[in-house]
Amino acid sequence: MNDWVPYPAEFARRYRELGYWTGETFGAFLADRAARYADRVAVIDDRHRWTYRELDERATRMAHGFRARGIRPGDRVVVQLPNVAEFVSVVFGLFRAGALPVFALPPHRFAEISYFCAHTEAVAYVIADKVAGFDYRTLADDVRAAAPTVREVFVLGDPGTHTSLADVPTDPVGELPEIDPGVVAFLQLSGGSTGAPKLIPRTHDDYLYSVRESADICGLDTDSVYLVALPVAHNFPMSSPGILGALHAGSRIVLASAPSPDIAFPLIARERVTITGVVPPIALVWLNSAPNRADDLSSLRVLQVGGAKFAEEAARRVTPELGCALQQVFGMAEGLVNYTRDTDDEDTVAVSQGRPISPDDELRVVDADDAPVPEGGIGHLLTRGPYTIRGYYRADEHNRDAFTADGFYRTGDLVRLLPTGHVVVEGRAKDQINRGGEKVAAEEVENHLLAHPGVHDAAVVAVPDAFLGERTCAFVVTAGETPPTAPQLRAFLRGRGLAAYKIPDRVEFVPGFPHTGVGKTSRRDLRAAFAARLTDERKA
Ligand code: OOB
Repeated sequence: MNDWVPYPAEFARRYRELGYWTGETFGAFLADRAARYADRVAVIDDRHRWTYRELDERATRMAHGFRARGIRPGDRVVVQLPNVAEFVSVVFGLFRAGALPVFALPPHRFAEISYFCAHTEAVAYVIADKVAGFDYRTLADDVRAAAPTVREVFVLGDPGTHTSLADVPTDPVGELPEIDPGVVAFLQLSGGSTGAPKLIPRTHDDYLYSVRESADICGLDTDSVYLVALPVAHNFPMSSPGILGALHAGSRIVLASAPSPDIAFPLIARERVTITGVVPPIALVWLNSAPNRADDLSSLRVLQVGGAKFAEEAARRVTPELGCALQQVFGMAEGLVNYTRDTDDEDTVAVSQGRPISPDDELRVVDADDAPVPEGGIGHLLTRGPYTIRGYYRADEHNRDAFTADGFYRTGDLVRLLPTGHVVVEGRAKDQINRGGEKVAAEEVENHLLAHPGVHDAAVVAVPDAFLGERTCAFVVTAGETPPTAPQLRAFLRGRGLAAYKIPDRVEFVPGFPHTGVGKTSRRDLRAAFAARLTDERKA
């Protein structure tokens, strides 16, 4: 089993020759920006206001502390923190110690975290004590019992029986390791469409290229203030341009604990935020609440919207109603990110999801047989380029389906290209539900449902939804004398430690599954049949 699939040598050479891959590591990146922007403010949250120099010092002390605690180069460490300044110092501390952060999201629970720990053989797990009433220390106890490689749990706040994050930083103990910029720096999560979540290995070289270009495309400079409204560990607020783009450009990062107007708007006003990124449902909430609030949003220059399709009607409301420019972002943690540009005309910004970062992003739009569709036609998007992975982490078998023989990633998105090179997302061919930007893999939820003794079969599909874009619906064939009710099934899934956003919004009991064609019915056909039924029902 390979850990990861490196870029072929001739591609790596080319990306270096073209100046895309500069050989900078994350650790050196922060040191360099700290030298340049030393006394400027880098990170702000409810409790902190760190300068670049302070952030850099904290990251170094964290790195030495992690080393003193036995974390070695190449070790994986699952990080699950809310939007706090310590996220940045911990992650850069791990980078400098040569360890690979595995970026979990705050809603993940036992099912997800124990899988990440087991699959990556993580040696440590970093959490906050309690967030929004949920005690992560109890989760950590369960995770440790299930994943014995996890030797230590570091806790921000009251550690309970675990290790306090505050006790980790130390003065230098020996030299920090030399890091190869061409190797994996961290593991990001894939939205996924299969039973087990997939992990995405990103290198220093490839990721920092996308960060520098993103900061440039989004016009970040030392006067910019970037608000982290979404969970900071997600690829969008991390690098599009996100916190890393902000650090690259000497901008300020402001971390919001939630994207709701009552939290985000006063922060925008107080810190004079110039740019932020949100998912479409949040953009709608902001549009609808802005007229009813007194907060001064006049500093906001750009609202980025991405993660799911932003409806054209909503897109056209952004500038007149919020007084800032809209930037559409169509990205994926696997790599490729598209942005509308400030030079694009109004219609292009309203209808398209942008064009790629790099002149060397290769986009192919193909039919089911991988043959190119006629120009301007809708097809499956395949992509390859200087910051798109060539394979998932420890997933040899899955990689044979998820990538073409010549290394193109099968995005699972249905798109069409405009003559300008802009991409319009038209739909999806992967078995995933995009619940307002949160991705739910149908098969993962089905497998959890099938573990219930009263479930004979299950198919999970998307239901169109005016607010979230899509919600999840589980079609269930029950078994046994006393079949489970919908609330019982939901409670069962929660009990298995599945993240709340993956619990089906709706459960439909059916006597049996339809046969959609001749011979064996594939799960994909089955999901398509149910999805069609839901669409018909909505029309009626
Ligand atoms: C972002 O990343 P992921 O990895 O959570 O999800 C990627 C998938 C894409 O393949 C596509 O299906 C969907 O999310 N998506 C969009 C979209 N942006 C992402 N679908 C329609 N319109 C859009 N604008 O979601 C992500 C990563 C970096 C930047 C922005 C978003």
